[in-house]
Amino acid sequence: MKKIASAIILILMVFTACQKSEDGPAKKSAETKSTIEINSPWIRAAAKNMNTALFFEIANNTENEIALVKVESEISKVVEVHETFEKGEDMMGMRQVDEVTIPANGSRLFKPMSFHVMLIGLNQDVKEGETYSANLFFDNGSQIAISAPVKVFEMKK
Ligand SMILES: [Cu+2]
Repeated sequence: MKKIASAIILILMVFTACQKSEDGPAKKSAETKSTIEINSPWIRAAAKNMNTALFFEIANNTENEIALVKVESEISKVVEVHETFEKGEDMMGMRQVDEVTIPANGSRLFKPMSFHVMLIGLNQDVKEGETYSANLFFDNGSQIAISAPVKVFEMKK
């Protein structure tokens, strides 16, 4: 009988401990929110061997400016971080950049006709409904894996 009682106490103790540790991570996740978040990633649908782009919003919830320095993905032969710029005479061009900075406690939107991750030479058709992964690398050593759905992009008139 004494054994059962102590077993019950032990179970209760374990249960209480579990509840406590459940509280812990919940609080911690609120704290770790002060990091980097990648919101609404998407890839523009395109055919094999074509080029397309990956877009998202980077929210920098840290006290320091950070920079996206590299993106890796199996989706295409080459992956580059690009910016769009005015060539003059109403012409727009795009070019590779070494990094894209995101201000402390700020965000930056990667979108068509702006910053984007250029996917050059797709290894397969990239169709709506599919999802592809990529890894984002930041100058502070952070590495974030994302999963981006494919969407058909129509230029707004
Ligand atoms: Cu580009």
